[in-house]
Amino acid sequence: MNRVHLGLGGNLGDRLGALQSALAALRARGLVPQRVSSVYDTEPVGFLEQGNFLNLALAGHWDGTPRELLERCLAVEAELGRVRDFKDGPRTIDIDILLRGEQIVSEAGLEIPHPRLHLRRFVLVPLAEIGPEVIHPVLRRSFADLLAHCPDPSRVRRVAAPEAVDA
Ligand code: PH2
Ligand code: MG
Ligand code: MG
Repeated sequence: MNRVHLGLGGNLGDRLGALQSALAALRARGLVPQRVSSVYDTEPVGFLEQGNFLNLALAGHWDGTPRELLERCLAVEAELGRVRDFKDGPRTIDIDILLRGEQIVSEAGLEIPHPRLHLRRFVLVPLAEIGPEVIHPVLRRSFADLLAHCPDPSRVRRVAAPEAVDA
């Protein structure tokens, strides 16, 4: 069984609608979500002169390779109208592969675990909600522990239950 963790987020247009559409589009491409986190309103990290994001994390099954999953994620981003402007800039939807079990991948355009996962509260808060005991395969620490020691001071506020995006 190939368990993956994904992080979704966006801060342009209908933010909740984009998360709903992204989940449906990922399901349509074969991803089977098992746990979806609450929805969080989060302060921007990196580039600060932009509106707050909505973020969530999910754990699910993916039968294909990580590269195939990346292709599907990028296809869904494009389908939902994402335009890549500049790094960390505003976007309708971003879908990141955070983890694939114990697997470590380091290829052009594809790094798993996500290299900044442990530095971002907007990722760790939803991850710790759905799997506090899950161990980061490189850092060998649980999501709960990584969150407790995360240096990111940005605000992350729960605004909706998982059902709001995954009915
Ligand atoms: N994504 C980024 C950069 N900064 N900040 C928040 N709050 N949420 C994000 O999803 C996010 C970000 C790059 O992918
Ligand atoms: Mg991202
Ligand atoms: Mg991305």
